[in-house]
Amino acid sequence: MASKARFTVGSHVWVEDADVAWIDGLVEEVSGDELIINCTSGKKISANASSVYPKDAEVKRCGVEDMTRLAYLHEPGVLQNLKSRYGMNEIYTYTGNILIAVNPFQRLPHLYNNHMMGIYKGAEFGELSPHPFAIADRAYRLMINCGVSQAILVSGESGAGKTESTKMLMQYLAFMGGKAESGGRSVQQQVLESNPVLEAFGNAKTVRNNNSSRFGKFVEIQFDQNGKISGAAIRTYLLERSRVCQISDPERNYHCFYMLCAAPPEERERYKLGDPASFHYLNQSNCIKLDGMDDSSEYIATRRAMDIVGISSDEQDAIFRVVAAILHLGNVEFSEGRESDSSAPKDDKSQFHLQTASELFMCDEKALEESLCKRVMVTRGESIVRNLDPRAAALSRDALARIVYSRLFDWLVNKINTSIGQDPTSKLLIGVLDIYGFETFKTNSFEQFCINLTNEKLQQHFNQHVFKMEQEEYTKEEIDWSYIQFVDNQEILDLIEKKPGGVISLLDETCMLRNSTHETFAEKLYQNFKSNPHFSRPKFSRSDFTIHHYAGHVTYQTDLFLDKNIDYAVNEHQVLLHDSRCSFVSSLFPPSEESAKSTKFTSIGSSFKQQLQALLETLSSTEPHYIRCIKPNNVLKPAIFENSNVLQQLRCGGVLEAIRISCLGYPTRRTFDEFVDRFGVLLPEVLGDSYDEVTATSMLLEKVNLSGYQIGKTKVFLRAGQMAELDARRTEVLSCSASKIQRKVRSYL
Ligand code: AOV
Ligand code: MG
Repeated sequence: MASKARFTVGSHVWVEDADVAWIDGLVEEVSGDELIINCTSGKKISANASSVYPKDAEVKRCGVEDMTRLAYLHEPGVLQNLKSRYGMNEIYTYTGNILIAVNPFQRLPHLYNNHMMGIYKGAEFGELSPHPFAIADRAYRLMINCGVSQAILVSGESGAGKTESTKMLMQYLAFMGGKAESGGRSVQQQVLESNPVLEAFGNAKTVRNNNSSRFGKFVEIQFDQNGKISGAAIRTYLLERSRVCQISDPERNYHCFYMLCAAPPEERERYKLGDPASFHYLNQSNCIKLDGMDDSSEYIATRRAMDIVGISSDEQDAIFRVVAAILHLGNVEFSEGRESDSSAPKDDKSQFHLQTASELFMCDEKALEESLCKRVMVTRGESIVRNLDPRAAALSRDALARIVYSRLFDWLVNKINTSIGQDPTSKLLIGVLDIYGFETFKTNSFEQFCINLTNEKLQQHFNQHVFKMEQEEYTKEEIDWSYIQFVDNQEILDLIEKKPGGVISLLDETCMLRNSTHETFAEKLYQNFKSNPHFSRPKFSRSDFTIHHYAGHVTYQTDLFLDKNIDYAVNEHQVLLHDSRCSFVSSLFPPSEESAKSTKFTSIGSSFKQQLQALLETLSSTEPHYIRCIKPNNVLKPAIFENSNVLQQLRCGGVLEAIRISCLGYPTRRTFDEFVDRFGVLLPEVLGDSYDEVTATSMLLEKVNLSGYQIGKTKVFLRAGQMAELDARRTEVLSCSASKIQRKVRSYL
């Protein structure tokens, strides 16, 4: 967005700054395109007009509730508005239909109680302060009045507040659509209580968020003809499996492990659990306790929530038995066995944990040991038993822990779904999407790749929607928009997911070939995308690749792409647990159709791609609403608003893109009233009663010699830069009359 504005001496402006992104000031001198600006920080700087933006001198200190009301819709204006509102604990702001939520990092209970829900119920959209309740209310009303399904898409980076916002939306929808049932478990209660259950098993403390969701989630709430909740379905995406066996300081494993270690004594005894710090899967990090979280009361709360969503107490026992088994499994260490290159439990302690794990899994101890220390190879119909060395046995142990945990999580999701129940007759639904935002770290692996693919896809959906909404506004005002075009991110999506030939296809091909490595995979990418403008190979790198995402360049490390893309239960593990005497454990490992066929694998990348496709199909049959969550600082503290950090997120969340799209058209809209009020000084004769407002507006615009603007039915639509031109004229007129007055005053003295 290059500035096209014209500046004069006295213009209020924003100028780029390395530290705070933008600072404001007054133009002191103009020579050609070079401006001398006196900044409010006290600095005096010179800048080229193209990097300077006009500032609205009349902006209110409290900001505006909807950014489309800003006189100047540009980066610094948007930032300033969010910042001044955040300073007053106004954490919500609209940009048209998008709700921007800036994480307050402090409880604001007055905002979310029943009383507030009552206030938002049925209020006209935009009449009350911006709020997630208002978004939920509008979605609910549109669904009821127009009979169209709705979706609310919540996005933002880790710790930005997606899950908290999602819970408020669900709370409001339950409030609106709840049936007044006496006693028992109501559907709406079950829907709400699914949150703590999924959080216990799918959330963990990370460096970015103490309660970080390690999976994506789409909750589909179904309504009957009367607008009452009649069913719900939860779909989850890509639980982070590696966390079960590997955590880095100061993060934690999934909450449920710590909760169980803090369970009442008789349960701890039953599962032979003690100090969480005695378990390898937990003590790789020094963080065991979490400030403000009491694991033992969380355990009780989780049990209660499990009761409500319909998980029987037998099932709960089995679930926690499996969780405990995983902890014990993690403590089994291996050393060299009797034969060379074989392995066996290292010592008595390891033997004890192995035995305990087998008791808890209710499987044979010897069989468990063998499944960890040996591998059966099938070649040409013959099976050969091969020993694993201690290192390979430890890897096998971790693979077992991961697959059990991920099956357990999927079981929970399924159970909640069957227990809440689907309403087959429902034609109305509101979906709420709480999914990871764009990620770019120092090292980016397969997970970031999948996450960023998600965001590319959602971004495309978002752009198309924003563009459509703009066009609808223009049509409503009966103005011409035929020449407005925008480029979307289809090319990047093709690069990633085109079949054949996209990155995922090439990855699957590599995984199926024997003897392939991440280097052969990378080489394949380099060959195929040599001339693709959205792909590059970083200098000096042998196996990294860079994708030019809409939100920025991300370099991926391919090392673990092949491993992470392959999803299968090792046959030995599959057989072992399928044979468990516990029907719950056995049910986690149903016999697979393709058993023992080692070349056949399920690609995580491809199935994730399909899941996303299905999600987008659902979304495209709904009317979308957007909430963009912003994390104002990385220290997770209230009242700190870091400009550059926020800007980066506005960019990734597509807010700046939405603004760019709207700048392609007519970014500034003013009612005729407002327009004449502000610019009447340019042609004082229009200020009287002789002209109606539309005529007055046209006369003003002609006087200033502007073209390309449009007169709508209720508003005037200005092109980018035209507001600045008008303001510049206004500044000239006002300063000219001011100096005239001064001269007059002086002549009197
Ligand atoms: P996330 O869902 O976006 O991150 P959360 O919703 O878990 O982020 O929010 C992170 C933390 O910020 C919460 O635990 C609260 O402490 C605080 N917070 C967020 N929103 C609010 C609010 N409206 N009022 C008060 N506190 C809030 V992640 O799941 O990590 O991507 O994977
Ligand atoms: Mg979350």
